[in-house]
Amino acid sequence: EDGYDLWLRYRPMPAEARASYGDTLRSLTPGGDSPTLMRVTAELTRGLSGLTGRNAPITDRPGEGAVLYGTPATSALIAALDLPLSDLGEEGYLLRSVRIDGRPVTVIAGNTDVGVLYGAFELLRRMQTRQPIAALDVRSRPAMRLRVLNHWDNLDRTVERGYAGQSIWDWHKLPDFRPRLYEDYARANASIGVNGTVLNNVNSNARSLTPEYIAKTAALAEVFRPYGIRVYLSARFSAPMEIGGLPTADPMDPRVRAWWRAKAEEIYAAIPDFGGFLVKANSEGQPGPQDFGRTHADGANMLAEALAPHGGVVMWRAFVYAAENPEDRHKQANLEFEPLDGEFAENVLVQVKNGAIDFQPREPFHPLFGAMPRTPLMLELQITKEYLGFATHLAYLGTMWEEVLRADTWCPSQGSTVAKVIDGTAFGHRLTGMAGVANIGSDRNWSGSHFDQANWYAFGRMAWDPQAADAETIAREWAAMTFTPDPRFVEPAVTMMMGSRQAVVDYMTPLGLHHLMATGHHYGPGPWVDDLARPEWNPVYYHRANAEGIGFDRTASGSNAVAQYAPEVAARFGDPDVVEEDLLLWFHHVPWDRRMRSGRTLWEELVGRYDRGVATVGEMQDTWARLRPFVDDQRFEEVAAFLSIQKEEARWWRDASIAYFRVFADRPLPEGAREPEHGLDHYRALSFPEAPGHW
Ligand code: BDP
Repeated sequence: EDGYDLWLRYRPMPAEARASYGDTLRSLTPGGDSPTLMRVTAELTRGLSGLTGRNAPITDRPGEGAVLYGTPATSALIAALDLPLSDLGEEGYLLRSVRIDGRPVTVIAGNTDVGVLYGAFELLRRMQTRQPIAALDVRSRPAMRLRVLNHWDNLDRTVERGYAGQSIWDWHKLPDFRPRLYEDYARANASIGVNGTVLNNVNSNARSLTPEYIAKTAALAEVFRPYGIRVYLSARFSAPMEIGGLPTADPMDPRVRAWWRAKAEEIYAAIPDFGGFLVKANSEGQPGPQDFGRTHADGANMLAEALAPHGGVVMWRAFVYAAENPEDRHKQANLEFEPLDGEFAENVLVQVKNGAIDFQPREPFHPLFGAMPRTPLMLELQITKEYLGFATHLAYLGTMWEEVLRADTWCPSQGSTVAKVIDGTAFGHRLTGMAGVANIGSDRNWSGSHFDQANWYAFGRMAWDPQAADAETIAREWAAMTFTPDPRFVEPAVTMMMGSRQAVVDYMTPLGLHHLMATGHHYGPGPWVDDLARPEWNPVYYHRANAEGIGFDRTASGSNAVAQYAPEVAARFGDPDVVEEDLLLWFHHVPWDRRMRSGRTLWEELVGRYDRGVATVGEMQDTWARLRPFVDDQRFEEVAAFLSIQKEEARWWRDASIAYFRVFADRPLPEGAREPEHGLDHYRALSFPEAPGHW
């Protein structure tokens, strides 16, 4: 196996299971023939024949063991069952075991065909994970409206921060050539509830908005539509100048507003269900409203006005930082966006990364969550592992996302977790969403590594219902479906996954350190880097190591970024005796000899964490070696090879970091700790011209 089938492998079950599942689900009765229901039929046919080895014939009347699926609107049989569908919304589903004319039948129903599709995938998931299906009574609806992948794909098929080959969008051959891959992409996303995709990089190219490219995007939209997936585009703010021939892109200029309105009309004429625009403005050199003396709200509202008549939304990113803000980059998004709360149009969401800096292995939650009660905030996660070892390091991100979703913002009161802020329950918003920067590319296994598929999977599952997000359950499901449900495989594999992200934190940026990656590509250690043009590009800006200690003082005696959180949170983060040690150096500059909870000094603890990270990777290797009997050869070997790269690089991170920080700590290594393999100069001299990076 090469990983192409993802978690939708449908390999034969053991004989006993085959018989019992096969008896429960013997035939298929579709309640309609829409393009979506035809996909449901195809999926159930494929799943049942793969898993049970039996073909499930299609019948008009549901006989014993039939699966009846559809909506009350198109199926009289389903309407007659009078099922409780009213509160399932447009995308929810119901799975129920019923009797029709005395015969046992399994029903998959929803208010829309897409709901039915989600239900079909849920039924197959239950089979793949060997759960009972004979007495089903399941109802589920997504807690979030927008569950969207963000592709950072360029039109030349390079992928910014992509580690899985080239972009899967072959713009050159679109719109005429639509490889099967596109449909498989949509199917995989639908199986985890993803309902939107932004096709192009946030560092965008105005060409995406030209008629030629709109036709290409329309072709993709057509392929995705039966799977309930809408397309969105990253819009370049200066497009009216670049492709519209206007002298300005000022959002207050009537010509500019008219241009965007006409552009929206043109797009919707080709793509009636177009989702809307994602915008990165006035950040890292991207154009934006501030170039014309306007605010983010002015810019977002102009686009919102153009999209509103068609039902489109604007996802306006809060990832901004400017060179003029050398005091603390942590604070900039709140400084710029909090004052705009309440000024955004109704169809605008502000899209906020999970933390205030930038997708680090561990960050405290972003202080914007809770700080803009009148604005729908969309959570942006990075599925691609820019700062966690690219595709070669095994890091299951479910635990990281669970951590941020469960973080308590205390806004407006205790228990207002980030999950409740984004799913609308904290402040009563109906427009809600979660975005994940995709890790998908042209590699045969989609994500560059087999285990990175789990992060794609977890993103979808968590976006469906962030309050319920449970990293371990999701890991268990994924491992069972992607490899085998045999508990002798699943339990050790899940243990390995659950500890994997902490291992990366430990060997890269322990105890709240952050942004110590080498320049540009962000691959490998560069804590010594201090010569980049902007202060906040330099790792030394973040760790601030000196003879006294290490860490960034973000309390009142320092940048006071803690004050951007609710008082209760600020009190916790601001007190070095109370803050979790995993975030200690994020908020505090701490003396090298400070006693840690383990009884060790900070310096000893730091070295201990690096060692723990390396040791965990060793344990992961051992675990994987023991799992050989349960895994096909190709995937086994590929994972094993990556783990050995990871082991070597974990040691590199540890050794280079210790070699550097010991210069400041000026203390001996703790007893028993291994000397770094090389001197500091060796690590400083390494360069990685081939590392995939900033294109
Ligand atoms: C940073 C990436 C950069 C992205 C930027 C963003 O290094 O490539 O363009 O985020 O999110 O982490 O816009």
